[in-house]
Amino acid sequence: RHRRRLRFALVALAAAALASALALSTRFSAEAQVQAASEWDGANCDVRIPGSWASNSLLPDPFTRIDGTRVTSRDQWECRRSEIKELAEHTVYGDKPRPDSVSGTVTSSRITVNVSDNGRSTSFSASVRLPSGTGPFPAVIVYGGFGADTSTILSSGAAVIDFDPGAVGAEGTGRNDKQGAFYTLYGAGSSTGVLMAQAWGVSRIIDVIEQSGGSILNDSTGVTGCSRYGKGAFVAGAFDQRIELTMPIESGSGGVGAMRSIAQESGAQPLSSAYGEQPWLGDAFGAYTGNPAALPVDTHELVGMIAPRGLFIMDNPHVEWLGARSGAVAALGGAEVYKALGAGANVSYHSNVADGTHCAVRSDWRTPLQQSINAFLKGSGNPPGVITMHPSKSANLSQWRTWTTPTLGTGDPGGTTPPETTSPPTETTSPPP
Ligand code: MCU
Repeated sequence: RHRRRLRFALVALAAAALASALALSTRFSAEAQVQAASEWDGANCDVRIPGSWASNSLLPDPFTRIDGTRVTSRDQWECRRSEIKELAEHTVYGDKPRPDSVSGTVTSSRITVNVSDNGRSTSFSASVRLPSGTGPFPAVIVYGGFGADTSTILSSGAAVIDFDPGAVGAEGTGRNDKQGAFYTLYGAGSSTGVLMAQAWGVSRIIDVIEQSGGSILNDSTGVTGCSRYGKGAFVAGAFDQRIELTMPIESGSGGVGAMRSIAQESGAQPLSSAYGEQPWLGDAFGAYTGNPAALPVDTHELVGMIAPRGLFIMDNPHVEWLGARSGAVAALGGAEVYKALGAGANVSYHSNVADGTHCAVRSDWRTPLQQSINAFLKGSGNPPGVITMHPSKSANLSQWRTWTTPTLGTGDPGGTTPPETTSPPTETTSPPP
């Protein structure tokens, strides 16, 4: 990562010199890459989860700490973000442990991962597809085999890492018989849900890429997936700050959709169903499926955990089960954290698509996908910076909050490189194409 920082500093210096020479300062300010130094920078924050908290039928204030005081600076946000992380693990997803050791290899066709913790070990692997041209390349970890536009990812110059999430956190099991590499280490009765287990697998792949010396893949990494794999990609991006670009597609209930909103959105997959269909969410979430107002967090705060890193949320408004309005609620609520950090353009939301086919590869998303890869994984050009809701599934944040948005100052809390995009996302509800 030092290498990476050095490279960034040199590139930034050269670009700054060029910019002032040619008076191109606005174009230089398009640099949007943001990357933290470690999986979780706020690990030293002293977070104490209280025994109880107030119920709230609206989205909880991301900026009010557990002790009731409000965050007023960028530095304070780092530990507030850790509070959100701990509360979300505790009530929604289950814990994400840090293993004792990780090793593995990266070749041009495969990544192998070996992990040991608590005296147990396990391994899994993922396949790699490289784009044309000369590496090292950034990479997008693609969950599952459908929905993500892998040909656009490759043609944008990023490698595709085809990740079988079931190898790390399997579907189709009971809660007391969870299977996959994660549960080999932490036990079939672990209370951590499958989405977090899979996210842990993504973090271990990134550990191996970091250790690999960067001759094939560099350490710019994104993650994406559709539907159940969109749920997974969202959780992976929220709980690993090394992921520079998170792109959940049609993730629905248990994914991006704000839980309080899902409970009220007609036709959306009920929380009890998202909890019961697969052990996606942690066992603790069982206490909240009928009463999301009792949750101390909601998914807009997971969006906020990703800030100011790149985030492009894609939703399908034509299938009610997918709860696109609740996705928009979470995006709008979480975008307030991006704005507070002066990185409003680093989050995009798009549901204004014509084709209702679930997990279709859509031309509507090709350009913003390319822009996101360029801006966040390759450090060039502007991210899309748009919030475009389908008129049939638009959301209004003022119905969901009473809190206001502070100005916390720019920069990656606990990270190394400041975001330099300052414009807020353009919010539009345009007619269907
Ligand atoms: C949106 O993701 C899920 C949904 O939560 C499930 O209820 C349904 O069975 O499958 C969707 C999916 O993953 O489709 C590919």
